[in-house]
Amino acid sequence: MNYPEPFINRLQNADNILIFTGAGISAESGIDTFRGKGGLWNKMKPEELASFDGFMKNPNLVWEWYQYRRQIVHETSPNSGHYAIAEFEKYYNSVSVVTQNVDNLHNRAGSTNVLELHGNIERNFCIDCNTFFGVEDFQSVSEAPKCPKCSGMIRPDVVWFGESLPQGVFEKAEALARESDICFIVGTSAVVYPAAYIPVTAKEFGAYIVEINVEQTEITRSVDLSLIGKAGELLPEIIKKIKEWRGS
Ligand code: BV8
Ligand code: ZN
Repeated sequence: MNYPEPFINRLQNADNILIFTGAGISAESGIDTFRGKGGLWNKMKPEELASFDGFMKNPNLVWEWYQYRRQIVHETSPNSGHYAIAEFEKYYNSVSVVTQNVDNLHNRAGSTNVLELHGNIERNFCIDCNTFFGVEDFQSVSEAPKCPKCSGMIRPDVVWFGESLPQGVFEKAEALARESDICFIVGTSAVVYPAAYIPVTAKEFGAYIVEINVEQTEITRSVDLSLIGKAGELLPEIIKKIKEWRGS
């Protein structure tokens, strides 16, 4: 793949890399995206399942949906795109992954600086006493469980629509975006806010913006470079180039 000169210059001289990811980075691991073809939201309304009201109206349905998604996450593994992102850390001083995903695959692929804007499906907490639990605590529980400590309701530790992002995580991601020399936007339709502001901030502060997606999106017209293709194929190719220039 022949990259444009400005991208090559940035790759060769950058210090701070920010990689902003969405469901598309996990598609090649077999995890459905939300809005793409066959996406999760096509079959049901996000408000019904990924909202506090939806959970309070039908806790068992929402709990079951998350158990189903946890099962898929449990049975899958990171793909070459996740591993390529983890490999960036070998060649740059500071690499930050800011993800909208809740599937924990960046951590499992070895990335060491992952900001989870929308939480993590492998954690639960009690809405009454705020005690946290892992997935192993409720492995085969099909109905929304009650807290063993206070009998309160237990929910997945993910950010639902209408809920604010985890305290401080968004602010930290914004600060990293301001410092970034290159901001990769990988596998996201960039329609969910405030997460989608992160690449906007990176651009405002002078980062070179590279979008990796199988199709054009709402933000394609505002990026510096749009690479159309699968993240699991394009990212390893970029790493191969970086290795040539910056490998030890
Ligand atoms: C909040 C977690 C207020 C749970 C999710 C402006 C400012 C602030 C808020 C808003 C605003 N405008 C609207 C809002 C409200 C709302 C919002 O953004 N709505 C949108 C839909 C219009 N935002 C909120 O409610 C947020 N909260 O603002 O609260 C507040 C403030 C203070 C105090 C109190 C309250 C919370 C939003 C978080 C919602 N949670 N999920 C769960 O996962 O179950 S959203 C969900 O969408 C996922 O997290 C997902 O990550 C996220 C974004 O989707 P994508 O990752 O982009 O996935 P998608 O399927 O859309 O796209 C996949 C892409 O990959 C496609 O482009 C496809 O082409 C591409 N692709 C596919 N295969 C590949 C590929 N690319 C590369 N390679 C491949 N192989
Ligand atoms: Zn409790």
